[in-house]
Amino acid sequence: MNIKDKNTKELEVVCQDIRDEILRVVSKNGGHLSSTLGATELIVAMHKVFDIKKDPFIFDVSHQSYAHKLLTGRWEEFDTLREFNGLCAISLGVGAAKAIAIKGEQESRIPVVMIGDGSMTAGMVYEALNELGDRKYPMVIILNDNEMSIAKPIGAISRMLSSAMASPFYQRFKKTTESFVDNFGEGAHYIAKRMEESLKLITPGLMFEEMGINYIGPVDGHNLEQLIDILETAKNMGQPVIVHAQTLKGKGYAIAEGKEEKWHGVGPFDLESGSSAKKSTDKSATQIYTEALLKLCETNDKIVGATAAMPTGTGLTRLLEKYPNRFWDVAIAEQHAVTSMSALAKEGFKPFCTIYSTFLQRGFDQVIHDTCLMDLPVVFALDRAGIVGEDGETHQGAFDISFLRAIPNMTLFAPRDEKSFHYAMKFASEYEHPCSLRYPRGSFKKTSLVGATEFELGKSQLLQSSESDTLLIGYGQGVGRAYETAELLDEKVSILDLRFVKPLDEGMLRKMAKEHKKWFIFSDSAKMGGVGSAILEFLAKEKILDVQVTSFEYEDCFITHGNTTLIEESLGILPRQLAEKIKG
Ligand SMILES: Cc1ncc(C[n+]2csc(CCOP(=O)(O)OP(=O)(O)O)c2C)c(N)n1
Repeated sequence: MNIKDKNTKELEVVCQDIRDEILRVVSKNGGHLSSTLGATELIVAMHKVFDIKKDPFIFDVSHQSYAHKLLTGRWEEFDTLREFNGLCAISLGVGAAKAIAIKGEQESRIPVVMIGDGSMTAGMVYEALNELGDRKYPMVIILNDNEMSIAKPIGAISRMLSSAMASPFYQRFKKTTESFVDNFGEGAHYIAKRMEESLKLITPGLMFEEMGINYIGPVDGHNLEQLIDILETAKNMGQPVIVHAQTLKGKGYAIAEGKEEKWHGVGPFDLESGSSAKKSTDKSATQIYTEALLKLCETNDKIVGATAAMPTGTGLTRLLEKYPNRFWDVAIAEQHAVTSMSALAKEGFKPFCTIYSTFLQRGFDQVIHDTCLMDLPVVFALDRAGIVGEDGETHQGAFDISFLRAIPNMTLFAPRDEKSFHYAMKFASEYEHPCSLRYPRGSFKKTSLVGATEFELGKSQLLQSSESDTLLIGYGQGVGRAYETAELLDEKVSILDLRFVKPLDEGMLRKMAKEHKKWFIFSDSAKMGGVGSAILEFLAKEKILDVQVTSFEYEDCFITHGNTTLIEESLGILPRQLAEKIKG
């Protein structure tokens, strides 16, 4: 759709069409809703003012950018939509600006970046602004401020973004000084700024401008005409500029408007009533985690914990409510979560750092230097390990075993069901070194295998024993997958719940190597550096050469998003597919 020639009235109709389409598809398929509804006018204005054919358009999180997808020829494919992950858009903008400068294209091209207020709590934003303010590349940053992260935004930055400017005094002050300043030029600008400062009106404008970045705002992010004007001005400034736009999450769909977290990402729902189409009845691994942690907290007042802007997703909401002095939402700041929890461990507390598998990647260096190097007893509770479904390629929890296993002092283990989860949590709460436990999105697979026993460092549990040459080794959710596969085989095979991938149960593995010569590894994790790798390293160290190991972990590729069963089918890891592979 070419919107360049359309006037404001026509563009308002485009906005309405976009909202209708987003609502139609998301209510049918599920998806992210409220952020993207709120960003519609911003994106239409971006397309009106900037040129998508040559200006780099960079979105921090694609769940704000459905309108952009619709405007860039993806109306037909929109039914297949889900999200990307970001939180580094300004860095991408700075990189693009450098490329434009090297190519000598600054006269004709300019990067335009959209970033959410929640993302302003992530450190990388400031690393990029620090350089941008110094080098002054022409670039427009649209700060889409809906006063929400997924949950309520945390911290001084978000407070500053909204509070000072919302006050009527500030708004009056700003209006008066602006007209005054316009009449008196540069020197007056300086005086006005100093006045704002001395009146303790610490505003985002001051902060950004002190960093060397121009600031325009706050502007009404739903007023198309004003937005187009302001973006034109910003584009022609020839300098970095932040346009601070205030938007309403869920705008245009009354039921979802405002600060209700549940409309951030939704399953299919009924458009009329807003009620959701289906609810899962099985207890999720996250729910079990919450219950186990609440129970441990009752008797151990040293337990503390953090989430990085995912209180609901990680199940920490109830702990934050019950123990406001022991549990913290630290905003989108995984690095800070890891390091600050490490310091608490040094002070004798027992931190549970609760983070999705994929997001801990942000805190890798901190896990090495601030936790493991000091051998501090931080527990990393990794939710969403394995395939996470529709949330995007970036959200798959594939790499945690591979990257954590390499770190000295780190212990890795995983529960396979509700009972073993409680034992794993008890072990974690008593363990005096860094450790990490992983668990899946949704519920554990059900088995009728023997019940779990207490967790003991480096000890596996043999769940099913047989004369067969075949041994299925499961880790975490892989145990249920091994069980379902075993049920489809012609003979009864042995099944081992590995429990610990570091340290391995060497005694058990030596014994198994004598009794079974065909081993199959089941774990919802990347193959490289994963559970199979650990076992092969062990066999090589022991010079056990007569055992054949086949790992059913993920191949060396990024895994697309979509329905979990369909993805697993495409990877060939559904139990019926695995059974066929084992039968040969
Ligand atoms: C490193 C990392 N941590 C956490 C998340 C989960 N997450 C996705 S969007 C989001 C909130 C972003 O807030 P904001 O930038 O204000 O955008 P909004 O959703 O309000 O439109 C969070 C916490 C993530 N994607 N990446």
